[in-house]
Amino acid sequence: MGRPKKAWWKEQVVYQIYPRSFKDANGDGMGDLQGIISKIDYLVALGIDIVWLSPHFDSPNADNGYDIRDYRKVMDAFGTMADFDEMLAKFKEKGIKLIIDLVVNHSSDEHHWFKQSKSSKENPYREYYIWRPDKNGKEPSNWPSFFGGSAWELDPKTNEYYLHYFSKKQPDLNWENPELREEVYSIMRFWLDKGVDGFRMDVIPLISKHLDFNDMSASELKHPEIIYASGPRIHEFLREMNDTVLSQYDVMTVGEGFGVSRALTQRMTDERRKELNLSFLFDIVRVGRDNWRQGDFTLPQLKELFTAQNDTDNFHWPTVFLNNHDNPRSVSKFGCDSPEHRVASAKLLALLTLTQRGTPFLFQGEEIGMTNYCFTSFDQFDDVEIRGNYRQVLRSGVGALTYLSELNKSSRDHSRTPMQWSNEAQGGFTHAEKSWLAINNNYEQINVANQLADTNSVFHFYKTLLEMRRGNDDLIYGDYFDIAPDHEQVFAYTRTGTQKTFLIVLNMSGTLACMKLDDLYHGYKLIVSNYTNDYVSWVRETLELGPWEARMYVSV
Ligand code: TEU
Repeated sequence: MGRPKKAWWKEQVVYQIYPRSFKDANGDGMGDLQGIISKIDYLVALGIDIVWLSPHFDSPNADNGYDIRDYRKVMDAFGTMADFDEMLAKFKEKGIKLIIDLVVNHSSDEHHWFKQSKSSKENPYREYYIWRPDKNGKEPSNWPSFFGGSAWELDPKTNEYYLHYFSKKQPDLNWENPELREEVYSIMRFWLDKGVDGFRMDVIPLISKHLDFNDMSASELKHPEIIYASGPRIHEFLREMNDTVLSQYDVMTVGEGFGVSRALTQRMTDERRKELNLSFLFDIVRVGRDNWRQGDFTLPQLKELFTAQNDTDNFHWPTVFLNNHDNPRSVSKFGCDSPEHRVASAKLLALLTLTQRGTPFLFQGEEIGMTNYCFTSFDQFDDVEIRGNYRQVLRSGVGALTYLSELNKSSRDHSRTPMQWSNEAQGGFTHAEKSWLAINNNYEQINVANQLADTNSVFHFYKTLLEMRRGNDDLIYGDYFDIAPDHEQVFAYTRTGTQKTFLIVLNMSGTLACMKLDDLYHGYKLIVSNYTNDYVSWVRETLELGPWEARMYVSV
């Protein structure tokens, strides 16, 4: 089958910044672009290559910027276009690429297109959105919104419903309309011409709709995202976007879409089809999840998902990520955030993320092992998803305490608490007395300043691995093979390149683990470990691993 074709976006490591929670420079309790600028040297010290910036555009913030009012303007709370230009120039100076969020499945209802669109049925912008008359005095279909209630909202002025998969302040754009598509392409060119290096494309598979809007069956209603992410024209739209805009620039694209199957992910990113470079598949990050419930999962189940995403030809390249701004903290979900195991398990997850086959995406705070927040009441949440679904969930008979305890495992707000920079008030995130979302009260123990000063910290472990990964073609492009898929505690796999084989062994449990290793690996040399004591440098026949112990060996 040969080797995958080389590309910079396969080799480099992405770091996601959620701007409102990264660093506040102007003291209003919310992060901003000058805050990011002040931390560029920190990102250089860590050793990442690409920053993905969550939306920085003008927005009324019904969904923290994922509802855009003006695609060519910077959100006031984050700064100005001059700040953006300065940030981009400084990233470039330091050799860091910048990709931005393209949110074009929907806009804000405060966008001038929507204001025009709803003003009359004859308005030239009417067809920028999806309008339908009522069905027997009710919504055009029983389609639900991800954020609670119907996906249809009646607008009294023209007495028609508009479609919104997310909140009613996020009306879906009508991609059937070529004029709308041209508007999007022009927005893309605007930012690409400024010099950004690509886009993360928000819920991109949702842009093509099933225009019959047939009612969903009871079972379909449990997972509406599967219907929403399977529109008939998705490949055509992506291909057109690629031909018209992307192919003119040397940039990267990564699609995002909850509900997208592995097969669709692989089709959208098949290099021969010229649609997207990469697309997030949520199977791993959401393992065990059903809506807001986080159920149990076993290690063999998790390993199967990694194998499955590698079970592909060389024309498709996976992404590797264990958290983002829509999911809980990785160390709390996949590791163990107790004081005893947090550091070891956060390092183990670093080794996992940076040695898998695929482009790694880190999320701010992961590199210091930030943990989930402990929510004790509903008024502590900010997320539109919870506010929208709260009543519905309770009405369905779920007890408030049960819901709260599930949200303590699954809420999107866990990842959105401010970045913990130091042990100063508000974790050094802001000089304001209060930040927009409460800081995790473990900031005095877990913060950047502590970890920069401690060479055994999670931060330094990430830094070491990032250095080791850079330019290491065998590790980046090598074949992936799970050598013990059924082992209940140990995740053990190899990455085989043209010169060397790497063997990675991870005890993903809080107890001692043993594992028999094939003769083949005897003599492999230990090159990385998250344990500092009891350093065993050669593989023995039976490997013993301490709680959350992680090692990497290399063939000699
Ligand atoms: O997320 C889409 C998405 O799949 C999630 O919102 C999903 O519905 C939710 O996490 C299920 O728990 C993107 C953005 O990443 C998210 O922040 C936005 O809220 C959403 O799109 C709408 O733009």
